[in-house]
Amino acid sequence: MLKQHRGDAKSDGGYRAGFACFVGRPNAGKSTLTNAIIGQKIAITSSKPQTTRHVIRGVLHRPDGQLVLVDTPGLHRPRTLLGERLNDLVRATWSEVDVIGLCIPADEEIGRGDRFISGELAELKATVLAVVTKTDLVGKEQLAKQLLAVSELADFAEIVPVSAVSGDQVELLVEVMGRYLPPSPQLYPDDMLTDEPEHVLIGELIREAALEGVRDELPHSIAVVVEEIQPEGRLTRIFADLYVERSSQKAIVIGARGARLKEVGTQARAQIEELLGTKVFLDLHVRIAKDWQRDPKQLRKLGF
Ligand SMILES: Nc1nc2c(ncn2[C@@H]2O[C@H](COP(=O)(O)OP(=O)(O)OP(=O)(O)O)[C@@H](O)[C@H]2O)c(=O)[nH]1
Ligand SMILES: [Mg+2]
Repeated sequence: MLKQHRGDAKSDGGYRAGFACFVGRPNAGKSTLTNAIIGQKIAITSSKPQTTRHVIRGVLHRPDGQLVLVDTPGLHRPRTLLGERLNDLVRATWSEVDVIGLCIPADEEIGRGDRFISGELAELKATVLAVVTKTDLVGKEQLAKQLLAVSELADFAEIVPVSAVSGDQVELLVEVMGRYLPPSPQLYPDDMLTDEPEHVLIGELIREAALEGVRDELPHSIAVVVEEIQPEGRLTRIFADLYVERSSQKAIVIGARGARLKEVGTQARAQIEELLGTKVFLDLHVRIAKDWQRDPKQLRKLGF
């Protein structure tokens, strides 16, 4: 699936191109790093674990190569059918990439989750790097300790500390990943930053806005489906449904007299306007899809 886009341009003179993916437990900073490398927001991020729910490809264009970066959901112990599907997606991606960057936050101790993931990665043919993320959150000493701990975790081809927020070492990470890509013709057209369909990007921006300010299990229960996009000159009308699992959640998302939903709409609209470069009219409805995370039929309807 991943490799069906291989084109046939630029096969001469040292050109390298290939696929790399970031993996790691939820909240490790994979999507933030993906956006920092691509230079545009193609993946939504949040402080809630399990934000990313599908595989997102971003393309970085360089004169001497092309790095296709695949952001994946955080690997975790699944508690729902959705969780199982997400983990399957992650593992399917592993077998199709040239380079894997295992992301481990600098400010958190290495845990069972990291050990489990790095054990699985050892079985693959891809080059595995360790990426120590969020270095802006720790001092030099703590970073040195973490780098040592990571080096003892597995036999990584390289260990690169980065901060996606400050931008520190991001350029170096790109260069290091590039070294492990195979000689190859260009894979994607020059101006393509992502192959995400527009309606998916828009739905994700709405979900990102909805995640802000909600707690506990609610973030996991939110899904967004964009039903219609109508471009009308310099205005785009967008009709979208925000799904939750229970009526109590619906009340929270809507808020007192609709205040929260209005806020979500305002925030999402600003982001979508930036994406599309037009004014946006956003029509947002909250609906209930009972226990959708565990229901195969509902999952299919919501695109999983
Ligand atoms: N200070 C700091 N925070 C970061 C950095 N990178 C990510 N974060 C924060 O960490 C949180 C999680 O970031 P994400 O990029 O959504 O993490 P993820 O690994 O994609 O998470 P899932 O999609 O849930 O697996 C967010 O609140 C980010 O703002 C960084 O370099 N420095
Ligand atoms: Mg993510």
